[in-house]
Amino acid sequence: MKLNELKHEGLKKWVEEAVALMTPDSVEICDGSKAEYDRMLKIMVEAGLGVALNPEKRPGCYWFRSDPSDVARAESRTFISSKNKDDAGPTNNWRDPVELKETMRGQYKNCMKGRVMYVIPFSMGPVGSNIAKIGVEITDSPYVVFNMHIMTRVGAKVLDVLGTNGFFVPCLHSIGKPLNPGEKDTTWPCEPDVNKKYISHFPDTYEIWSYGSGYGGNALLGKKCLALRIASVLARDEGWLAEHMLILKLTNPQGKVKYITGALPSACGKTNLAMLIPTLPGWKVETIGDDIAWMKFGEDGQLYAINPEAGFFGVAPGTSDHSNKSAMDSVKKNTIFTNTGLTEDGDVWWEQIGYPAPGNTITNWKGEKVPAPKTDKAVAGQEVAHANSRFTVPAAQCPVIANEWEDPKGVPISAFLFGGRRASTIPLVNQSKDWVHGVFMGSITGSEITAAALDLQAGSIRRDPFAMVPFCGYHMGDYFAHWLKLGKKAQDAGNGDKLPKIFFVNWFRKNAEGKFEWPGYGENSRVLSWIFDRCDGANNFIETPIGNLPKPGSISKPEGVSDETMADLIKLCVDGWKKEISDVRQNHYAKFGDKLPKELYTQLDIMEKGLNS
Ligand code: SAT
Ligand code: MN
Repeated sequence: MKLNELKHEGLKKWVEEAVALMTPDSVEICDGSKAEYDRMLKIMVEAGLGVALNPEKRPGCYWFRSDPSDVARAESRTFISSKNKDDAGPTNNWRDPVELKETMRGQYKNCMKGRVMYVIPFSMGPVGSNIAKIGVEITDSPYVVFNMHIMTRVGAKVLDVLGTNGFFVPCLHSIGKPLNPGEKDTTWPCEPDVNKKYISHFPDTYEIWSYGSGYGGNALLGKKCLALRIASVLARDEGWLAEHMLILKLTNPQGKVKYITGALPSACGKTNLAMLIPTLPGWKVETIGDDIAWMKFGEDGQLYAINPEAGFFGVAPGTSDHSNKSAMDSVKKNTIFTNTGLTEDGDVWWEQIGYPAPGNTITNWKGEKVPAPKTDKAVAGQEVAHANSRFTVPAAQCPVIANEWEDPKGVPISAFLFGGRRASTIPLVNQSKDWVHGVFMGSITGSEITAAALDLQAGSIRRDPFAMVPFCGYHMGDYFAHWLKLGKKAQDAGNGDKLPKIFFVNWFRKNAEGKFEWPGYGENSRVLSWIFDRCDGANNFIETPIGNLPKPGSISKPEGVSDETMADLIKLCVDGWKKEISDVRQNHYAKFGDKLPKELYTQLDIMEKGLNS
């Protein structure tokens, strides 16, 4: 399709302006076809920027290496550029939109010289679903095109739904590396100076401008930029929820089904939880989504969720048959691997994959041939795969994908889980007393930092309310208020009992020796079954000042876990919570100033009183 065949005047005008600014050699409107996908891969492989893997071991799979400056989201270079600084809030980097656009226009000027401009029309969510939204990404990266093919729904059908004047989110992207005549890429093209990378969001006009990075959420703009940062603003404005949540389908031994969403910070096991294989006999988990949930209330008063994505962009290291067999089976074919190791026999390998690297040598994510590790344990500083190396794979390839995962009306949600990585204080599971208390719990979520972001100190704790701190496109105090408002609206309409129940989970408690107390992975089904029964009103809990904790014995014990450990996992840590309260009050809530809803301070006071009595 040619540029002048575009029927949507606004889209055509926007692309024409981008062409004038970025001066690419040519323009292609993407059709989402298999032929296009193959052609994009061929361009990269022929340039020596990607490797086709051994077709016997990984048919249809490819291996890529990004630049060492370009391996994760760059949070310090991610901007929420609202007209008013106060609308961005204390958790976002703010820039004045007029100034930022001027700076970025300077960078975009002629930035696609020597390259093709690809225009990717995509739908976040099943095409035509009333919860879905359309975006159009302009990019100069074929890598972005084939990854977007996997992660979103691309092509002509999207333009049909868009019509002549439909709403779309314009997503401008350039890797920031123009080519001189005759010049070719020899390594991963990007702007290597981190301080020249920009991942900018303009919430007032629902626009995204990204420059200088070609990796993950910085470049595949449908994911974090559109489906979370801009969508959270749309959701605020239109009365729905755009959340950093997995969606799973849980079936009990009697065949009864509940749909559950869960918010955990990046690289805390959302993908593993979404694809969990229960150890508890008779229970079944199937996947709807592993990262993002968009939710709207139906006319029946239920909250319905869709997965806006069409693929998984999962963390490779740590993924094994033990931690996530379904993910391992998903990535056997038609998968893009980035920054993993490459074995002598043309396969991929990463730390904690469950077996030692085959052969004598292996190519690491930096492209160096190194001795093949004899075990799969990570050696600090010598990792073969980068800690944020990823697989991009179509969701449809997941062996436990639920039949209804593409249902345009979504699935009705019974429970929300919030969680993080916490060594102490936070129990294995805890149910909120009501909606407001649940929003309170979501608002104080904290987690140890992981490797998904470029510029944070891994290991220390950061408060990550609703796992949304890196992804909320507006002031988080207003975000908490939005959650409270939706709950109140449902209650006022007489639908309070249809609101999802809210739970807090923590798989990561450690004992005095620093060992994990809970085996996690498939054993988490024991917690899910407790949650399932709780949603049905089972008498399996005790009321405490922090919420409803499991009655002793109500969570079945995994093999090898002692009674004392079970008791420790679900105990009320009074001293720990008192510290938590003072930290929340002084260091966390204080940041939000007047915008922090008063109801949340009240929850803090009530909890403190309860713990003191
Ligand atoms: O790089 S992404 O932002 O898409 C992945 C993540 O951080 O969860
Ligand atoms: Mn994520």
